[in-house]
Amino acid sequence: MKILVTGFEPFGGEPINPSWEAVRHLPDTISGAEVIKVQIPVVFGRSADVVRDAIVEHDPDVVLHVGQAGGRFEVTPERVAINVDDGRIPDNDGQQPIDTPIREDGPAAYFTSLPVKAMVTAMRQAGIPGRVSNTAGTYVCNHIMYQALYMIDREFSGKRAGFVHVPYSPQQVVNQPPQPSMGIDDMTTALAAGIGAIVEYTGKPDERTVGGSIH
Ligand code: PCA
Repeated sequence: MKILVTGFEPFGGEPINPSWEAVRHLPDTISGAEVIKVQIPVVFGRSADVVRDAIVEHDPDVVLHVGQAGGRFEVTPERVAINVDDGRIPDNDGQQPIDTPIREDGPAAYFTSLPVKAMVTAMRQAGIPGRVSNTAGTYVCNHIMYQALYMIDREFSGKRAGFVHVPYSPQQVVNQPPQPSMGIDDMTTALAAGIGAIVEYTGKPDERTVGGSIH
């Protein structure tokens, strides 16, 4: 089994992106699965071209994207990606789409095909806070999750894809008003645990645990 794991370059004036820092420290093999790591740009459209090229080159069974969600406390596997780009800030190429469909011929949303509940359980068992998220936002992270699921739907049938957001790292918040953060090593531990759950749940339905949210 082969898993393509992506992390993003920095954006929004940050010196690092903890998603790539955590991804690049992952082991090359997890639960017998080969892990391929690729950094992708924080750019609407072009990020999907890079991911498509990586899928063609590596032919992975699973595509797992990882991105920064500043302000979150936990590592959060995403349940759903929606068909809209609505940039709060310009991307790294200066594009700022507003209320624009990602794919004119695509569905309103795609659910992830990864076992998000089992991933959260595995993260918690590894000692790292995790929680299912029901929104990946409307910026490049939601965009790439939607694009990956669209590509799989239309072109690469049988593959699975999903997204995990990570908090800020401590170095990003030291000079800020109080903000949650998590060490890169803990993020890497959580991602490795989540990937272990993806391998373990191949061909099985997700775990049924309480993990919804009221708002
Ligand atoms: N986070 C942004 C895009 C890149 C990243 O790491 C997001 O949540 O959309």
